[in-house]
Amino acid sequence: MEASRIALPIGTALDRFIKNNQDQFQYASGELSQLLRDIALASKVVNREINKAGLIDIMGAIGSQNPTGEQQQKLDVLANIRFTRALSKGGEVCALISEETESFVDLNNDGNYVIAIDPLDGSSNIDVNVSVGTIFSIYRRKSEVGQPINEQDILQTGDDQVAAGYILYGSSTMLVYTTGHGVNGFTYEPTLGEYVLSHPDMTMPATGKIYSINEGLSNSFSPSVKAYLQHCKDKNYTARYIGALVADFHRNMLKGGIYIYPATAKDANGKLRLMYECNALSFIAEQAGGKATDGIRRIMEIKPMNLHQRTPFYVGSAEMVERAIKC
Ligand code: AFP
Repeated sequence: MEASRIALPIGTALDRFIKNNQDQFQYASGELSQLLRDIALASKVVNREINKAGLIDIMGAIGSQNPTGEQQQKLDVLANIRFTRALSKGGEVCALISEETESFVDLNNDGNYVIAIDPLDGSSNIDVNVSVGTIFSIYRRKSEVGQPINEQDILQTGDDQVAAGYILYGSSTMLVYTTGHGVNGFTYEPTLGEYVLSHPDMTMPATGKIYSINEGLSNSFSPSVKAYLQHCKDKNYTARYIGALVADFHRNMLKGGIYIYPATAKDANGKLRLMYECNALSFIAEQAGGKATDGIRRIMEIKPMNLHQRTPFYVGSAEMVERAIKC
Protein backbone atom coordinates (compact mmCIF):
# COMPACT_ATOMS: atom_id res chain seq x y z
CA MET A 1 0.00 0.00 0.00
CA GLU A 2 1.32 3.45 -0.91
CA ALA A 3 2.10 5.60 2.12
CA SER A 4 -0.22 8.60 2.43
CA ARG A 5 1.45 11.73 1.20
CA ILE A 6 0.53 15.24 2.25
CA ALA A 7 0.16 17.70 -0.66
CA LEU A 8 2.74 20.30 0.20
CA PRO A 9 1.82 23.97 -0.14
CA ILE A 10 3.35 26.58 -2.41
CA GLY A 11 6.46 27.92 -0.72
CA THR A 12 7.67 24.47 0.42
CA ALA A 13 11.45 24.18 0.15
CA LEU A 14 12.75 21.80 -2.54
CA ASP A 15 14.54 19.59 0.01
CA ARG A 16 11.37 18.98 1.98
CA PHE A 17 9.42 18.36 -1.21
CA ILE A 18 11.94 15.79 -2.44
CA LYS A 19 11.93 14.02 0.91
CA ASN A 20 8.14 14.01 1.10
CA ASN A 21 7.86 12.40 -2.34
CA GLN A 22 10.74 9.97 -2.07
CA ASP A 23 8.49 6.95 -1.55
CA GLN A 24 6.88 7.47 -4.99
CA PHE A 25 10.03 6.04 -6.49
CA GLN A 26 10.17 2.27 -6.76
CA TYR A 27 13.86 2.03 -5.83
CA ALA A 28 13.49 4.57 -2.99
CA SER A 29 16.72 4.50 -1.04
CA GLY A 30 17.40 8.22 -0.93
CA GLU A 31 19.97 8.08 -3.73
CA LEU A 32 17.79 9.67 -6.40
CA SER A 33 16.74 12.33 -3.91
CA GLN A 34 20.39 13.05 -3.24
CA LEU A 35 21.07 13.40 -6.97
CA LEU A 36 18.25 15.90 -7.33
CA ARG A 37 19.67 17.85 -4.42
CA ASP A 38 23.15 17.75 -5.98
CA ILE A 39 21.78 19.07 -9.26
CA ALA A 40 19.93 21.83 -7.42
CA LEU A 41 23.09 22.79 -5.55
CA ALA A 42 25.23 22.91 -8.70
CA SER A 43 22.55 24.98 -10.42
CA LYS A 44 22.77 27.58 -7.65
CA VAL A 45 26.49 27.90 -8.28
CA VAL A 46 25.94 28.15 -12.05
CA ASN A 47 23.18 30.68 -11.45
CA ARG A 48 25.61 32.79 -9.46
CA GLU A 49 28.19 32.62 -12.26
CA ILE A 50 25.59 33.56 -14.87
CA ASN A 51 24.37 36.50 -12.81
CA LYS A 52 27.82 37.97 -12.61
CA ALA A 53 28.74 37.12 -16.19
CA GLY A 54 28.53 40.76 -17.24
CA LEU A 55 30.76 41.85 -14.39
CA ILE A 56 33.82 39.71 -14.73
CA ASP A 57 35.72 38.30 -17.60
CA ILE A 58 33.89 35.02 -17.93
CA MET A 59 31.75 35.93 -20.89
CA GLY A 60 32.40 35.08 -24.49
CA ALA A 61 33.76 32.12 -26.34
CA ILE A 62 36.63 30.06 -24.97
CA GLY A 63 37.94 29.15 -28.42
CA SER A 64 37.44 25.38 -28.40
CA GLN A 65 34.56 23.42 -29.90
CA ASN A 66 32.31 20.84 -28.25
CA PRO A 67 31.87 17.33 -29.75
CA THR A 68 29.01 18.49 -32.02
CA GLY A 69 31.22 21.18 -33.52
CA GLU A 70 29.78 24.23 -31.78
CA GLN A 71 31.95 26.83 -30.17
CA GLN A 72 32.17 26.35 -26.41
CA GLN A 73 31.53 29.34 -24.22
CA LYS A 74 33.41 29.89 -21.00
CA LEU A 75 30.23 29.45 -19.03
CA ASP A 76 29.50 26.15 -20.83
CA VAL A 77 32.79 24.87 -19.56
CA LEU A 78 32.24 26.21 -16.06
CA ALA A 79 28.75 24.75 -15.86
CA ASN A 80 30.05 21.39 -17.06
CA ILE A 81 32.68 21.41 -14.31
CA ARG A 82 30.17 22.42 -11.62
CA PHE A 83 27.65 19.72 -12.50
CA THR A 84 30.29 17.04 -12.96
CA ARG A 85 31.80 17.81 -9.56
CA ALA A 86 28.45 17.91 -7.80
CA LEU A 87 27.38 14.60 -9.33
CA SER A 88 30.69 12.79 -8.79
CA LYS A 89 30.99 13.29 -5.07
CA GLY A 90 28.27 11.08 -3.57
CA GLY A 91 29.09 7.88 -5.49
CA GLU A 92 25.51 7.39 -6.75
CA VAL A 93 26.49 8.00 -10.40
CA CYS A 94 28.32 5.35 -12.42
CA ALA A 95 28.50 7.40 -15.62
CA LEU A 96 27.91 10.95 -16.67
CA ILE A 97 27.32 11.91 -20.26
CA SER A 98 27.46 15.56 -21.16
CA GLU A 99 26.87 17.53 -24.30
CA GLU A 100 30.20 19.18 -23.60
CA THR A 101 32.32 16.02 -23.62
CA GLU A 102 33.09 13.61 -26.43
CA SER A 103 32.71 10.41 -24.46
CA PHE A 104 31.02 9.47 -21.18
CA VAL A 105 32.73 10.08 -17.86
CA ASP A 106 33.18 6.81 -16.03
CA LEU A 107 32.61 7.61 -12.35
CA ASN A 108 31.90 4.84 -9.88
CA ASN A 109 31.24 1.20 -10.79
CA ASP A 110 29.19 0.88 -7.61
CA GLY A 111 26.87 3.72 -8.61
CA ASN A 112 23.31 2.93 -9.68
CA TYR A 113 22.65 5.91 -11.92
CA VAL A 114 23.59 7.28 -15.33
CA ILE A 115 23.11 10.99 -15.93
CA ALA A 116 22.84 12.79 -19.26
CA ILE A 117 23.21 16.53 -19.05
CA ASP A 118 23.36 19.64 -21.18
CA PRO A 119 25.01 21.86 -18.57
CA LEU A 120 24.28 25.13 -20.33
CA ASP A 121 21.85 25.11 -23.19
CA GLY A 122 21.34 28.15 -25.39
CA SER A 123 24.77 29.40 -24.48
CA SER A 124 25.16 31.50 -27.60
CA ASN A 125 22.62 33.78 -25.85
CA ILE A 126 24.94 34.42 -22.93
CA ASP A 127 26.72 37.41 -24.40
CA VAL A 128 23.46 39.23 -24.86
CA ASN A 129 22.01 38.55 -21.43
CA VAL A 130 19.19 36.29 -22.60
CA SER A 131 17.82 33.27 -20.74
CA VAL A 132 19.75 30.00 -20.80
CA GLY A 133 19.12 26.62 -19.20
CA THR A 134 20.39 23.28 -17.93
CA ILE A 135 18.69 20.05 -18.99
CA PHE A 136 19.18 16.66 -17.31
CA SER A 137 17.99 13.05 -17.57
CA ILE A 138 18.53 10.39 -14.90
CA TYR A 139 18.58 6.65 -15.69
CA ARG A 140 19.12 3.49 -13.63
CA ARG A 141 22.04 1.49 -14.91
CA LYS A 142 21.09 -1.75 -16.70
CA SER A 143 24.21 -3.77 -15.85
CA GLU A 144 24.97 -5.18 -12.44
CA VAL A 145 26.34 -2.84 -9.81
CA GLY A 146 30.08 -3.30 -9.39
CA GLN A 147 30.63 -4.20 -13.05
CA PRO A 148 32.18 -1.75 -15.50
CA ILE A 149 29.44 0.14 -17.28
CA ASN A 150 28.64 -0.77 -20.85
CA GLU A 151 26.80 0.56 -23.90
CA GLN A 152 23.46 -0.72 -22.59
CA ASP A 153 23.79 1.53 -19.56
CA ILE A 154 24.65 4.56 -21.62
CA LEU A 155 22.44 4.33 -24.69
CA GLN A 156 19.04 4.03 -23.02
CA THR A 157 15.78 5.28 -24.50
CA GLY A 158 13.86 8.22 -23.09
CA ASP A 159 11.28 5.78 -21.75
CA ASP A 160 14.01 4.44 -19.43
CA GLN A 161 14.40 7.78 -17.66
CA VAL A 162 13.58 7.67 -13.95
CA ALA A 163 13.72 11.43 -13.58
CA ALA A 164 14.35 14.46 -15.74
CA GLY A 165 14.30 18.18 -15.41
CA TYR A 166 15.57 21.54 -16.40
CA ILE A 167 16.76 24.72 -14.81
CA LEU A 168 15.83 27.99 -16.45
CA TYR A 169 18.14 30.88 -15.67
CA GLY A 170 15.76 33.67 -16.62
CA SER A 171 14.21 36.73 -15.04
CA SER A 172 13.98 34.37 -12.11
CA THR A 173 15.67 31.00 -11.88
CA MET A 174 13.45 27.93 -11.87
CA LEU A 175 14.00 24.22 -11.46
CA VAL A 176 11.32 21.99 -12.99
CA TYR A 177 11.45 18.22 -12.66
CA THR A 178 9.55 14.98 -12.87
CA THR A 179 10.13 11.52 -11.47
CA GLY A 180 7.23 10.17 -13.51
CA HIS A 181 4.56 11.37 -11.07
CA GLY A 182 3.66 14.74 -12.55
CA VAL A 183 5.76 17.83 -12.95
CA ASN A 184 6.61 20.38 -10.29
CA GLY A 185 8.34 23.73 -10.59
CA PHE A 186 10.44 25.53 -8.00
CA THR A 187 11.57 29.14 -8.07
CA TYR A 188 14.91 30.12 -6.63
CA GLU A 189 14.72 32.57 -3.75
CA PRO A 190 18.19 34.14 -3.90
CA THR A 191 18.11 35.79 -0.49
CA LEU A 192 17.37 32.44 1.16
CA GLY A 193 19.48 30.40 -1.26
CA GLU A 194 16.54 27.99 -1.60
CA TYR A 195 14.31 26.67 -4.34
CA VAL A 196 10.69 26.88 -3.22
CA LEU A 197 7.64 25.21 -4.73
CA SER A 198 5.97 27.77 -6.97
CA HIS A 199 4.31 25.67 -9.70
CA PRO A 200 2.84 22.47 -8.23
CA ASP A 201 1.45 19.80 -10.59
CA MET A 202 2.24 21.67 -13.79
CA THR A 203 0.09 20.87 -16.79
CA MET A 204 0.52 22.02 -20.33
CA PRO A 205 -2.59 23.53 -21.97
CA ALA A 206 -4.02 21.09 -24.55
CA THR A 207 -3.62 23.75 -27.20
CA GLY A 208 -2.26 27.26 -27.53
CA LYS A 209 -1.45 30.06 -29.92
CA ILE A 210 2.33 30.14 -29.87
CA TYR A 211 4.64 28.47 -32.37
CA SER A 212 8.40 28.52 -31.88
CA ILE A 213 10.71 27.72 -34.76
CA ASN A 214 13.73 29.29 -36.43
CA GLU A 215 11.82 30.50 -39.45
CA GLY A 216 14.98 31.92 -40.96
CA LEU A 217 15.68 28.33 -42.04
CA SER A 218 12.31 27.92 -43.73
CA ASN A 219 13.71 27.69 -47.27
CA SER A 220 15.14 24.33 -46.30
CA PHE A 221 12.08 22.96 -44.46
CA SER A 222 10.14 20.05 -45.94
CA PRO A 223 6.77 20.76 -47.60
CA SER A 224 5.01 19.26 -44.56
CA VAL A 225 6.73 21.62 -42.10
CA LYS A 226 5.94 24.52 -44.42
CA ALA A 227 2.30 23.38 -44.51
CA TYR A 228 2.13 23.34 -40.71
CA LEU A 229 3.64 26.83 -40.52
CA GLN A 230 1.04 28.02 -43.00
CA HIS A 231 -1.62 26.49 -40.75
CA CYS A 232 -0.19 28.47 -37.78
CA LYS A 233 -0.39 31.66 -39.80
CA ASP A 234 -3.92 30.91 -41.03
CA LYS A 235 -4.90 30.54 -37.39
CA ASN A 236 -3.21 33.84 -36.50
CA TYR A 237 -0.88 32.16 -34.04
CA THR A 238 1.98 34.16 -32.54
CA ALA A 239 5.61 33.36 -33.36
CA ARG A 240 7.97 33.37 -30.36
CA TYR A 241 11.55 32.09 -30.58
CA ILE A 242 14.25 32.79 -28.03
CA GLY A 243 16.81 30.35 -29.40
CA ALA A 244 17.31 28.78 -25.97
CA LEU A 245 15.30 25.58 -25.90
CA VAL A 246 14.59 25.59 -22.16
CA ALA A 247 13.19 29.11 -22.31
CA ASP A 248 11.07 28.43 -25.40
CA PHE A 249 9.83 25.14 -23.93
CA HIS A 250 9.04 26.66 -20.54
CA ARG A 251 7.00 29.49 -22.02
CA ASN A 252 5.02 27.08 -24.19
CA MET A 253 4.52 24.77 -21.23
CA LEU A 254 2.89 27.56 -19.24
CA LYS A 255 0.98 29.29 -22.03
CA GLY A 256 0.34 26.50 -24.54
CA GLY A 257 2.30 26.25 -27.74
CA ILE A 258 4.56 24.16 -29.93
CA TYR A 259 8.34 24.18 -30.34
CA ILE A 260 9.72 22.75 -33.57
CA TYR A 261 13.27 22.08 -34.68
CA PRO A 262 12.77 20.08 -37.85
CA ALA A 263 15.13 18.43 -40.29
CA THR A 264 16.75 21.02 -42.52
CA ALA A 265 18.79 20.84 -45.72
CA LYS A 266 21.91 21.32 -43.60
CA ASP A 267 20.98 18.94 -40.76
CA ALA A 268 18.94 15.97 -41.95
CA ASN A 269 18.23 15.10 -38.31
CA GLY A 270 17.68 18.63 -37.10
CA LYS A 271 20.02 20.23 -34.62
CA LEU A 272 18.90 19.09 -31.19
CA ARG A 273 20.44 16.20 -29.30
CA LEU A 274 18.25 13.29 -28.34
CA MET A 275 20.07 12.43 -25.14
CA TYR A 276 20.82 15.85 -23.69
CA GLU A 277 17.86 17.93 -24.75
CA CYS A 278 14.95 16.06 -26.30
CA ASN A 279 14.49 13.07 -23.99
CA ALA A 280 14.28 15.12 -20.79
CA LEU A 281 11.90 17.71 -22.22
CA SER A 282 9.77 14.96 -23.79
CA PHE A 283 9.43 13.24 -20.40
CA ILE A 284 8.36 16.50 -18.81
CA ALA A 285 6.00 17.37 -21.67
CA GLU A 286 4.28 13.99 -21.50
CA GLN A 287 4.03 14.12 -17.73
CA ALA A 288 2.37 17.53 -18.08
CA GLY A 289 -0.12 16.25 -20.68
CA GLY A 290 1.82 17.40 -23.76
CA LYS A 291 3.45 15.45 -26.58
CA ALA A 292 6.86 15.08 -28.17
CA THR A 293 7.71 13.44 -31.47
CA ASP A 294 10.28 13.42 -34.23
CA GLY A 295 7.39 13.60 -36.71
CA ILE A 296 6.97 9.83 -36.83
CA ARG A 297 7.69 8.31 -33.43
CA ARG A 298 7.43 9.41 -29.81
CA ILE A 299 10.83 10.86 -28.96
CA MET A 300 11.12 8.65 -25.90
CA GLU A 301 10.86 5.47 -27.99
CA ILE A 302 13.92 6.27 -30.07
CA LYS A 303 16.82 3.92 -29.37
CA PRO A 304 19.97 6.05 -29.42
CA MET A 305 22.80 4.73 -31.56
CA ASN A 306 25.36 7.20 -30.28
CA LEU A 307 25.77 9.73 -27.51
CA HIS A 308 25.49 12.87 -29.56
CA GLN A 309 22.68 11.74 -31.85
CA ARG A 310 20.40 14.45 -33.16
CA THR A 311 16.70 14.28 -33.89
CA PRO A 312 13.98 16.44 -35.38
CA PHE A 313 11.89 17.67 -32.45
CA TYR A 314 8.23 18.68 -32.17
CA VAL A 315 7.16 19.28 -28.58
CA GLY A 316 4.38 21.06 -26.77
CA SER A 317 0.63 21.18 -26.39
CA ALA A 318 -0.87 17.83 -27.37
CA GLU A 319 -3.35 19.09 -29.96
CA MET A 320 -0.77 21.27 -31.67
CA VAL A 321 1.77 18.46 -31.90
CA GLU A 322 -0.91 16.13 -33.26
CA ARG A 323 -1.83 18.70 -35.89
CA ALA A 324 1.82 19.08 -36.87
CA ILE A 325 2.13 15.28 -37.21
CA LYS A 326 -0.94 15.22 -39.50
CA CYS A 327 0.79 17.67 -41.79
P1 AFP B 1 23.43 26.75 -28.32
O1 AFP B 1 23.57 26.10 -26.96
O2 AFP B 1 24.55 26.47 -29.24
O3 AFP B 1 23.07 28.20 -28.23
O4 AFP B 1 22.19 26.01 -29.03
C1 AFP B 1 20.96 26.15 -28.49
C2 AFP B 1 20.03 25.15 -29.07
O5 AFP B 1 20.53 23.85 -28.92
C3 AFP B 1 18.64 25.27 -28.44
O6 AFP B 1 18.66 25.68 -27.12
C4 AFP B 1 17.96 26.24 -29.33
O7 AFP B 1 16.57 26.13 -29.32
C5 AFP B 1 18.53 25.93 -30.67
O8 AFP B 1 19.83 25.39 -30.45
C6 AFP B 1 18.66 27.15 -31.51
O9 AFP B 1 19.20 26.80 -32.75
P2 AFP B 1 19.17 27.84 -33.98
O10 AFP B 1 20.10 28.95 -33.61
O11 AFP B 1 19.62 27.04 -35.14
O12 AFP B 1 17.75 28.31 -34.12
